[in-house]
Amino acid sequence: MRTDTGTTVRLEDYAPTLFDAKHVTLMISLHPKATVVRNSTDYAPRGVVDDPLVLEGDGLNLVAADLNGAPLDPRAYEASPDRFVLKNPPKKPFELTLTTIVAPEDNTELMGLYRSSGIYCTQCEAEGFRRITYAYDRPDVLSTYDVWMLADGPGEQVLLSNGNLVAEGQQDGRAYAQWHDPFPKPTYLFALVAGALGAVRDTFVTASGRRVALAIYVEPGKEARAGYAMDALKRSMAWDEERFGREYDLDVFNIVAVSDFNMGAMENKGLNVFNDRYVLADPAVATDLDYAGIEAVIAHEYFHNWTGNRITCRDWFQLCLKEGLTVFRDQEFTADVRSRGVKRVQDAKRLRLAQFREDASPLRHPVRPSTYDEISNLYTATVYEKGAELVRMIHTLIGEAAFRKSMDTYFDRFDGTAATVEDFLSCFAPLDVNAFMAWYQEPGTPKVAVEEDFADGVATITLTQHPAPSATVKPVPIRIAAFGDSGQLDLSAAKVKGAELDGDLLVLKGETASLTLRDQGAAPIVSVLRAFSAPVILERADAPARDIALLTRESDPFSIWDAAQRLLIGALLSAYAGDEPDLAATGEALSAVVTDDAHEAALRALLLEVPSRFTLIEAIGTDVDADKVDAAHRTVSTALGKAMQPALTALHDAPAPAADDVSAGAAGARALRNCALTLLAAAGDTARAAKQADEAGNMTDRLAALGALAGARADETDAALETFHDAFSHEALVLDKYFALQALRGDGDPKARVEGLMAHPAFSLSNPNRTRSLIGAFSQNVAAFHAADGSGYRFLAETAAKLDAQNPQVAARLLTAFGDVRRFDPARRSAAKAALEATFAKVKSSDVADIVRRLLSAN
Ligand code: B3K
Ligand code: ZN
Repeated sequence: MRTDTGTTVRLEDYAPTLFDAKHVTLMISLHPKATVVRNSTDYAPRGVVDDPLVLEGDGLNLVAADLNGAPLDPRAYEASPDRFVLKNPPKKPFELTLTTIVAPEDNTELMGLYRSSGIYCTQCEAEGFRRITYAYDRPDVLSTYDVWMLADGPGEQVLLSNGNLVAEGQQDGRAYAQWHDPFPKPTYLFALVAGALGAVRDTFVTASGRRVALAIYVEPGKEARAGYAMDALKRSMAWDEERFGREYDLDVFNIVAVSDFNMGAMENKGLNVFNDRYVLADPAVATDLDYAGIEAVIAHEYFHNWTGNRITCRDWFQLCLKEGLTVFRDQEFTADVRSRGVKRVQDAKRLRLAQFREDASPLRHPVRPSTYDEISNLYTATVYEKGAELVRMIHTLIGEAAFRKSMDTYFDRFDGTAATVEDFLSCFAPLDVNAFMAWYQEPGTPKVAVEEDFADGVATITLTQHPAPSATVKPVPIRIAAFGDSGQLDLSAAKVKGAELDGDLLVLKGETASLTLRDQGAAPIVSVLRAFSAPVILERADAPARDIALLTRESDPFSIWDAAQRLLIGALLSAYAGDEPDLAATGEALSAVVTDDAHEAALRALLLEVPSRFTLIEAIGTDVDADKVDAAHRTVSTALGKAMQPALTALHDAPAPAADDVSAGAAGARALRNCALTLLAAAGDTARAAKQADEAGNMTDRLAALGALAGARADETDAALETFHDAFSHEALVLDKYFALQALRGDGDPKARVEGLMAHPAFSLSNPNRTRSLIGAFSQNVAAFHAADGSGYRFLAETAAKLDAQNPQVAARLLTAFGDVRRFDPARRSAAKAALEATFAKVKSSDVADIVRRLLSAN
């Protein structure tokens, strides 16, 4: 039962704590129902303090309180489940020892100390530590830690916490361990793990010669599946030394994989805890996408050691300081170890799909907000992905050399502190910090209009920025290129007004800028926003001929992909309007590009993806009809498959890479074949997909074939899915894929199918991965979730209300799907409103209440 009341927190109210908490000693005696936590913290008043010491708790049960080793008079303090108050604290440093009892086994929220498949583990970010013991549970209070742990039985041989191992042994038949973390850290980075676990081990020698013992702990028997994660960890450690000059700082680095986890992973100092889907991999059960995800998340959490842990956040408003920056760093890692061009397309695609969508929804907020009601709901695409884009723009504006130097300054100046976005920006000397700060403070996606004029051999390109409602004009880096019949034009000869142009980079600082090119034989083909240089929406007249020309003339992967997207969005819009889409010219141009080996296979695969239903919904804008969206998507997939049949057949007939080759190159080749397969199935060749589903040598090919069958509503779908289910019913992470495939199917009655699967013996709302794979996937099934009769809305709202009692964070996350509803017709909007209001009446948590309140306030 949550005890927080959901009041609004404001950035302007920030004040440091009255006391410092220099050192924390925890003695933890583990037990499923009654774990005893003895917390001795050294507090010191910051200056002269006449006020009480007030600590946070959440559902705690105090059993003893001592001051400097002597029991406290009960009148000297007040203790409730959510607060401990020491009424007259000493005027000089003191040690306060508070003993609480918690029940990890009953902790279904998966925040604080809980059990996952018999393993004790913790999740403390953002406010989980207060569910273990009373503390200043906020990121600007940094303490060193000593942790003593005592196992609850002979099975728990692995006992882990942050920092370095000091001692371990046996006491009365129970294992114990002592850990010391010398790096001051906030409570949210505390972690503890205990249980019967298997491990893979390795060593990393840092640039300065320090030997670091690495271990990844998994369920016994699954060790072989952690090999790829270990490899990714070592590559991440080497990369951070190379690109950012950052070395690891403890003697050990441990990772633990657990199967019940609210999100992807957690960067606790020296002891990262992971959702096992981001650790365990084998080509038979994990797809290429899973491998790429593991590599990126391992890197992300590791990179937090400097951006997040060594330098942490002053308050939660500064969350992007660690998250946006660390996403930027993991994106750069993937760009360096896989493909820069492909990674840029993937990131742009993700930003548009998740963040632009959020920014256009009632859940929109600035990258650095100034208020929040529930911190758990601030872990959003805006903080993470747009936060990363802002760092990327700084990189673009000042260049790699100055960026690296500024990052060194940041690490030098703020190491060991809890910093702010302003602190960060102050290190980037050449940057106009005041102007740039608006990117952090304003919600919404700016638009940039592109106008072209050509007369008498003179071409003029005018760019005008239109800030989002109530936002201001901001610096926008726009990469630009122009092409003539004989190739790329030299823009250094262009006359530029209202901006500076450096190579292909034009920085729009005011509202508008223009570029004039003289002596042109014909209107040049202009490419704007190369490499997706800013998180903006381009407004530009449709010109299929220009986009077809860009497909062959551009060299920038993002621009090539974006041209293909525009062509296909045009086709989707005409199908949505009820016209037969004409894909002859697009099909011909795309066939040429996707069979051209000069481009990486992974990029060519992306070119073959029909823009998602959500992209079409955004393009339509308002009063969307969900059934027509679904039909348009299928019409265009079929027409494109038919128009490109020869090229697609050749691509799919090409030899497949070795089934167990998980390299980026092999993954790209497989993606290309499988995108071809998907379109061929949409065009009627479902036998090909059915055959692949039967014969596939790895999970990537198997899942792609099943997705192709389901997407094409092929007759073979049911049988193929059942075969898949039976073959992998003992593999939890594969069953998640099965549930998701079923929830995303458009044929028949998807809601009835999902309700049926909720009765499947392997379904459980208490496992977040399973919930997301069935209920979360259903919320992304456009036609089913946005069904005209409101049944999809009611189902999601009711399921979230049920889950709220168990796991409010996951429940709240499910409801964010309602953010799209404003795009739909009035009947659907009122059905959604009714469903949300009914939920609001039932929910207890501040997590769900906050999301529902925001969704309703803007409806
Ligand atoms: N910092 C964690 C996310 C914590 C979410 C808390 N609700 C993982 C990450 O971003 O690396
Ligand atoms: Zn992170």
